[in-house]
Amino acid sequence: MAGILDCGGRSLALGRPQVMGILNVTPDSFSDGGRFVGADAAIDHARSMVADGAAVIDVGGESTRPGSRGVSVEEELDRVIPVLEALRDEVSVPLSVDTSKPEVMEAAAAAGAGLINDVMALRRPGALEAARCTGLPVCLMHMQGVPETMQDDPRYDSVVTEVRDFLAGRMADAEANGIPRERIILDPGFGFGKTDPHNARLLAGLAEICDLGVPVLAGLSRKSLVGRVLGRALPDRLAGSVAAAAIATWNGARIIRAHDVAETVDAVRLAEYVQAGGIEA
Ligand code: 7PJ
Repeated sequence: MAGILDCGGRSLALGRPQVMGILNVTPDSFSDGGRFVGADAAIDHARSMVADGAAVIDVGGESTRPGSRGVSVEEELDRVIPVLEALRDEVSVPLSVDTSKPEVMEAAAAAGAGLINDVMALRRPGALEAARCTGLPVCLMHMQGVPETMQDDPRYDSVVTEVRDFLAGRMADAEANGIPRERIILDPGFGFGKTDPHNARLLAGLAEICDLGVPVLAGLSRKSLVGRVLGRALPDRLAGSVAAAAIATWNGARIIRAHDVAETVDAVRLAEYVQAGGIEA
């Protein structure tokens, strides 16, 4: 299943689990908002994440934290495009764009993005078509509801089955619209319309999502789940996030989306080593 993913000419080797470094270029992102706004700071941070072992950098210009409202196309383009254009000459790993807007997908692809990471799983009007036209791989994520209200009262009869069925449906829709399975990554969307028990069941049952047969991405870094379960404020969620990354890797995730790349790479490599029965990759 997992081989080399062609990200617009740059390779993402998914024969082993990899870490995706998060580069937020939003003034309001929940965990590092405002710290990497401006191309120079963003480039420095991206470079250090690559040096720490990130195999892909995810550039996001719209906060999707609970309660957030989203930004205009123009605002998102202004945040993301200059950073992608600068980064493509500065780092050699593939660049991902965290967006749900078709206009941003197309402009980002032209500016050097090699992967489309859509928390709406290409449900916005025109998004399937835009993603197909770029020819790039896509990450389809599950979310119940919309960011503004998704944490109000999320409900499932069986969270793992419902998330798996949703992702299978989005993958079928993508394939029917000309995006081949070889270009698809799936993500259960930890924290997106889920209570802590929902997130826990999804993490424990991640193998059922992996059974869909394409690489699975897991994003747990610094999320509220970690904070609430451990009673940790944002600056103190590193150990919990790293533990969650190890569990996700153990349960089959191929891409771990993380802020703290060096520590997360250690966790992923250790889980990989044990998974392989002590054989070095
Ligand atoms: C995720 C994401 C995630 C994917 C964000 C945060 C909130 N994309 N974008 N998966 N989370 N694919 O960074 O905590 O879990 S934004």
